[in-house]
Amino acid sequence: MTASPTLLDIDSLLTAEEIEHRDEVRAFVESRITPRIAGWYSDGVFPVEIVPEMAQLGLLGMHIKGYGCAGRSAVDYGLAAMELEAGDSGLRTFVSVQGSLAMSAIAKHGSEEQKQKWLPGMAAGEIIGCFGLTEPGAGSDPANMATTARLEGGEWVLNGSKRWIGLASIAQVAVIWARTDQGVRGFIVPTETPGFTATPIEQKLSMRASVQCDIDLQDVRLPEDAMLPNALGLRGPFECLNEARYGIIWGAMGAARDSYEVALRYASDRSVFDKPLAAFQLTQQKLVEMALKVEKGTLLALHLGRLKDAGRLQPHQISVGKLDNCREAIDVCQSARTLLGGNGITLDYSPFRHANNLESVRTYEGTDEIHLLTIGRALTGIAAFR
Ligand code: TGC
Repeated sequence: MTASPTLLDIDSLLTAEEIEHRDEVRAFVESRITPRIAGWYSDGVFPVEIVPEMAQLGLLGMHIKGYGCAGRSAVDYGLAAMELEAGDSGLRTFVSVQGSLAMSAIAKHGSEEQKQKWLPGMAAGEIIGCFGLTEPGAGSDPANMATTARLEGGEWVLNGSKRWIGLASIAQVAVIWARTDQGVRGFIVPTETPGFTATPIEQKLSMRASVQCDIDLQDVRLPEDAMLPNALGLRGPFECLNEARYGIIWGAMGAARDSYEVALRYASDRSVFDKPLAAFQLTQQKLVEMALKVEKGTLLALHLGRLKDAGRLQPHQISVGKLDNCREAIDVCQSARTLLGGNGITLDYSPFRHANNLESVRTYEGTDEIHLLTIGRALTGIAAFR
C-alpha cells in the first residue's frame, strides 16, 4: 500500500480505528480503481459495477445514522473521500452526490416515511440518487432558479430544467429543488416519472469517469407527499451543499497527494543528465512545495473535520477549506505534471487527469469566487455577492 507523505506525521493525529478504516478504503482504491481508471476516463464512463462494492464498504451515506447507513464520524468520511479522490474525482463525486447530497437531503429534510422508503436502498447501492439544484440560468445564484412546482388537484406539477446534475441519467431517484408559492422546496422524484428526462453532457475535458446531466422537467406530476416537509427556502439545499463541500476539502487533497507521490516516484526512477531527476535542486524545490501543500491542506481538512464532529463547523469555515484546498491541489497536480515531462500528458500517469478533474471540483459546490466572498462576508460583515 502507498505511504502518505510523512513530513508532519499527520497519522499521529488519527485514532487507530480511523487509520484502519482509512487503509481499508485505500486498499479498495488501489486494487479496484487505480488499475482501471485510465480506461474508464478515456472511454468517458462511470463504472456502475463498482457501486455495490462501495456500498459494502459503508461509503454511501456513511455519515448518516440509522437506515442501513454506517453512521461514521466526519473525520472518517473525510478520510474516505481523500482515498477515493486519490483514485479519481469522479469516484469521490459519486459518493458525494449519493451520500452528501441526495441521501442527506432526505435524511435532513425528509419525513420518517420518506427516510424509511429511500435511505436503506440508497445505502445499499440498489438505488442511485441525484440532486437537482443548478440550472442552465442559475449556477452560483440558485435564488434565481426558474423551475417551478405548483399544487394542482392534490398533485405537485414540476416544470423546468436543471444542469450539471451528477448521476441523473443512472439515478432511480432525484431530489429536485423548485420554486413554489411557499418559497423554494425540495421534491423526491422517481426518475421513471413521466416528464422527467436526464441527458448526459458529452465531450467533457474533466471528470470523464463520471456522469453529469441536463434534466428536463415537463409537467412531472407527483403525489402531495413527494415534498420534503422539513426544508423551506434555500437553507434546505445549502445545508446539503455544506456536506458535499466538506467532503471536497478532503477529496482535493487526495488527488494532490496521489500526484505528489507519482511525481516523487518518477523523479527518483528517471535519470537525466546521468543522475536521478530527484537529485536536481529545481526538482527538489517542486517536490517540497508539493509536499508542504498536501500536508498543510490535510491538516486543514482534519481540523475542520474535528470541528464538524464537535458540532462547531461553520459554513464560512467550509468555504476556507473548499477554496484553499481546491486551488492548492490544482497547483500540486500541475507541478507534478511538469516533473513527468511529456509522459505526464498521457493517461499512464495521474497528475494531469487529477488537475483536469479538479477544474470541475473547484467549480461545483461553489466556485472559488463564491467561497472567497463567503469568507469576505464572514470577515467584514458585508455581503459583496451582488
Ligand atoms: P442567503 O440569503 O445568503 O441565504 C439564503 C438562506 O440560506 C442560508 N444559508 C445557508 N445555510 C446553511 N449553510 C449554508 N452554507 C448557507 N448559505 C446560506 C441563509 O442563512 C439563508 O437562510 P434563511 O433561513 O435566513 O432564509 O442567500 P443568497 O441568495 O444571498 O446566496 C448566497 C450565496 C452566493 C452564498 C449562495 O447562493 C451560494 O452558496 N451560491 C453557490 C451555490 C452553489 O454552490 N451551487 C453549486 C451547486 S452544485 C450542483 O447543483 C450540482 S450538484 C453536484 C452534482 O450533482 O455533481
